[in-house]
Amino acid sequence: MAMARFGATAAGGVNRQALSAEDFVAQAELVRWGEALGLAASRDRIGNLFLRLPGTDPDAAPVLSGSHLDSQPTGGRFDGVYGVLAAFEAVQAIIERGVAHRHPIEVVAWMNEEGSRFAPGMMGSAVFAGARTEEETVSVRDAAGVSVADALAQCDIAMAQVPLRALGGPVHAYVEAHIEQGPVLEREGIPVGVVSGIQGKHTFRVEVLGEPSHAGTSERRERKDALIAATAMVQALAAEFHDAEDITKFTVGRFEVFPNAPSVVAGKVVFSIDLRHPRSDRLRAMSARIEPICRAVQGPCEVVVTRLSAADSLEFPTALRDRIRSIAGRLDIPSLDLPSAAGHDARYLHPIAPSAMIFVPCHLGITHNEAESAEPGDLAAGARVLADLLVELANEPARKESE
Ligand code: HGY
Ligand code: MN
Ligand code: MN
Repeated sequence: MAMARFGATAAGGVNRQALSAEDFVAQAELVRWGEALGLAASRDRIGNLFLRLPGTDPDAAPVLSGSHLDSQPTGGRFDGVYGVLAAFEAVQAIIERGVAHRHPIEVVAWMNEEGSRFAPGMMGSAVFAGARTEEETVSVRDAAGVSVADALAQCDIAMAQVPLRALGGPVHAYVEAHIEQGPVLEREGIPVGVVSGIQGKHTFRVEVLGEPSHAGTSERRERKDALIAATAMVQALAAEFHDAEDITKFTVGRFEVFPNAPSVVAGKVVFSIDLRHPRSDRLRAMSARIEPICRAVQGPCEVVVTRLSAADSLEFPTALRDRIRSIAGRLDIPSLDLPSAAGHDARYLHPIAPSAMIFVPCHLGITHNEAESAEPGDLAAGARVLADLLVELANEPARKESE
């Protein structure tokens, strides 16, 4: 709730978009909370923020745990921030109980998980893990034309008191706690979800280029109406990706018309595509259909389809999932295995370190919505399981380089 003050909206949600002033004050608050615990804060060039609790072996690779502080424009008070604060609370409990551990433990807040101001999302974790380059990331611009590079320069000023660290680095293991963003755990009355994996997600930007003209004088047969073409594309894609089992998730969340004036035939439309499916082969096949389908209905307009991200489905290691389940059992906390339909930064840590996710219920699965809500008891249950898992992982022997 204290974090929800930063970017708070009148409807009770948050608008704390990546590298915004609200994001910086939230990060600064987390640094202050960390300093009160004696945690050393650091940040990397791509805007990720870390709070470090040393272990007995300073050379051991850290166990990382966290999520993101940035939100959607009409976001909720739990998406992302719960994972950062559950990790913070777990570390606080470890300090207060004086629990010894070999590996350092680092609380992390990844830069721009949501991908709303700057697309695609998960920029901080993807660059940290080497899945995307710094160059391709910092050149992305927001709707106002501000680049990630410009915004990171503002971050350098706002977060000047936090020392810079090298990009990337070894990770012993990564655990992310997050609200489920679905209805299952609440419906089943179960406080902790053992996440089996994350479904694949491909994102695109489609630019439809026509010609602005006068709404009263330009002949229909002469028009290059980008809006008519773009809406035909959206409808054709929706029809193509409509499946009776409702497994394919096709979303056009952003649709921008230029010049967006009532008496001007649209000269240009830019729209987003977010396409997801648990089966990577199906997802790739559907992804390949997007450009041909847009071309088939482009009419007199030009169309440019740009793929922004393409992530296959992933399964988290069963060994880690088993450990979450047995810790919950030991703590007498009911748990349930379930997949994640939403994307998370764990997607990019998974290829470079054993990674796992712990879900907690959110009311009716409402999320990416200011009405998002969760119960303190469930949030605490998730943090308790997380704390025990972090202690276990932080007491493992160092993984041999070969592994
Ligand atoms: O889009 C996602 O799945 C994430 O919540 N940003
Ligand atoms: Mn999230
Ligand atoms: Mn989200």
